[in-house]
Amino acid sequence: MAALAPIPIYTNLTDLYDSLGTAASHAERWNNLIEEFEKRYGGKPKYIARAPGRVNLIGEHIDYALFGVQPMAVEADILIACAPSKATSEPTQPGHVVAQNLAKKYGPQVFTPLSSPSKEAAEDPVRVWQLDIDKKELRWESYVKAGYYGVLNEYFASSSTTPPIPVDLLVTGSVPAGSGLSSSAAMVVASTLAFLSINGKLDEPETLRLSKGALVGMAMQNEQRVGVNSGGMDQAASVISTPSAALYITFYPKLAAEPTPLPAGAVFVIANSLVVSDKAVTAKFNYNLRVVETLAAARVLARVLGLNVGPKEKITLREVVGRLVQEDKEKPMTDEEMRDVLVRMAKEVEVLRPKNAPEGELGVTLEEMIEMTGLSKEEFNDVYLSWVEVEATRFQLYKRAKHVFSEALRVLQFRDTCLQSPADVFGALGALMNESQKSCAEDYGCSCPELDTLTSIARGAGAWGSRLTGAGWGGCSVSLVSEDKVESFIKEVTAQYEPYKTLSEEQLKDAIFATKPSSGACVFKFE
Ligand code: NG1
Ligand code: MG
Repeated sequence: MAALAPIPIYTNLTDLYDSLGTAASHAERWNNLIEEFEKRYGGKPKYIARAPGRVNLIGEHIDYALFGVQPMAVEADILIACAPSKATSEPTQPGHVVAQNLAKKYGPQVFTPLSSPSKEAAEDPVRVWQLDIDKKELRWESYVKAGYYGVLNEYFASSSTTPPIPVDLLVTGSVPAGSGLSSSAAMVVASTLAFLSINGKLDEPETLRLSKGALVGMAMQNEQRVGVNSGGMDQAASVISTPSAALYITFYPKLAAEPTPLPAGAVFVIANSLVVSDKAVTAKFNYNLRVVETLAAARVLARVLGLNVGPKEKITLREVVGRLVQEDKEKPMTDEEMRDVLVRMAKEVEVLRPKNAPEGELGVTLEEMIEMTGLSKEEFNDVYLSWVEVEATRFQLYKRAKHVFSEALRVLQFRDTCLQSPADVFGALGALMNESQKSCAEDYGCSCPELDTLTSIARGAGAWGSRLTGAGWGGCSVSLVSEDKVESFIKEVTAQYEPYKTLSEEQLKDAIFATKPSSGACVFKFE
């Protein structure tokens, strides 16, 4: 099982480039990072951790409801070079970190542990190493801190263990930030890997080494520290992906992943809407609100369907479906059985549609929502609102659940189409992507006018299908294009999408590009 494989460690750069494909293009970037590291820190790096971004082909906003998703890692990635600290000017304390970024706009950062922490501070890595994260502001070092925190918490929380090594880091990234390609997950995975390596936590022989699944678990928790209550899609895609296939990831009853072969001649073109979606600022109106809406929808649905749910249980929509068919956790539903239940759920979900609501209003107020769950106000706040900040006057339980069930079904249909590869495979995949976009826009409310325009331009320019990818509300679209049409497609979209008209050639290359499935995260060790 892919999720159980050990984290790959390379000691030969040629082997590593081979594993990434297209060797030449990588070598320049890696060499530049190594040279810069030597210039800045006066010695060679000891490790380089690599973690790629990802594009989600289909299955949007359903990972936190624990339904399967279908992303693939992209070639763009984050690299973090590191070595035990050589700082000469001041005596370095255990676990002292200097973090620099090759991009000039991200200034250097230092994390120093308190020299004499109080007794209770000594128990908490955040306080000892001063790793507080400002959730209200998007800062690059937050992701480095998040990765570091996870490693400290896992291995160094007790004051009796040998303290962590002081470290110098240099980061470089080619995943555009805030664009739906998950630069955040790539940062967190790379940072977690860098701190694991430098502290000798990946030194075991392969058979005993930390598994990819364990790294995904750590990275998920670490990223949630930055303030978004995300599912595990991005971290799993960044860690477990294999080259030349997409990755079908399921989360229930536990993390599992299988490659999905893509049809020959299929190219996925990413196009950035150039609308930046900054979750640090907006999550309470969009992402985190959707998490709460889908969880509340799950509880109400379970109640209406007569299922047993404990008052403190945060049941997800995936679990509601399992409970409905009395699924055995040891023997979870097959994809085929899941398809049948999801077809049924498309009808069951109608019970969430508000009855006597005013024309066109499918949302409910907070009070109405609480009443529908059958919980008291206190119970509801405790289970659903105490851990997250959300702001809304209406909660859209019906539309959100409708999207989740239909999208989960499309993921299974997409994978099945790839596996069967029928004569009209491109048309079938494209149609599913288009339906996904419609559902995201109309039911989930996670598109935006620019993404609607861009995906419709893409269809007109010859894409089989086009949709937003990632959280939405801005960021990128992904379009399925036949290999021989890629060039004309990019030309046409470039000519038609208004915001591209003012971009330089260089900027355009970053805004719209074809991508291939890439391999997941790894570590290079200098010997
Ligand atoms: P982005 O914003 O594209 O990184 C987010 C979540 C995913 C998933 C998608 C929507 C994070 C780290 N990731 O992705 O888990 O829910 O939105 O499908 O927030
Ligand atoms: Mg992200």
